[in-house]
Amino acid sequence: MTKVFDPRRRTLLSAGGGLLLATALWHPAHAGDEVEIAMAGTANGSHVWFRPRGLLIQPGQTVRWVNRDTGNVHTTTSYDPGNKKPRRIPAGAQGWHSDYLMPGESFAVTFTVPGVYDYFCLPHEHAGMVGRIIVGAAEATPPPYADTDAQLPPAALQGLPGVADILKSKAMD
Ligand SMILES: [Cu+2]
Repeated sequence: MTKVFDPRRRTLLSAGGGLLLATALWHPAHAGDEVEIAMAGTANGSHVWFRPRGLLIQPGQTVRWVNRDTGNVHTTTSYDPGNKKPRRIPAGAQGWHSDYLMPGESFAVTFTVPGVYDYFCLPHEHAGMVGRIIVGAAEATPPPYADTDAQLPPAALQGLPGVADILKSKAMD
């Protein structure tokens, strides 16, 4: 797994140009196999989420998290010991932590190891801002992680979509 922090986005952002920039970001000109997960929330920050919350991709595909929120900072952070959390990513897979993403900023991870990946937003884990990515076909998917993990906030556990639901719908909010 490789971590890609696209420097072009930062350059574009520092160059400014709100509306034009927004258009450029929304247009998937160089997207290829890249799939976007938006980080978003209500204006007052009372409700925050990843969208889609559950996602099915194939090995080799890249997921890009984009902070589409106007007033909130978010992270995408894998559940694994490297982030001081119980491991909820496949054996042999590398975890990730985006650090804080300002509105408009993004972070991308290319997934190569099949399996189930659970992740959260560092400042909003307790608000249930979590997501689950399944890489590869159903037969390559190990059993889901314990849904009674005492080390995870209840809202986080409740926010993780079921594996079967993701496999059925490919992307779910
Ligand atoms: Cu967040």
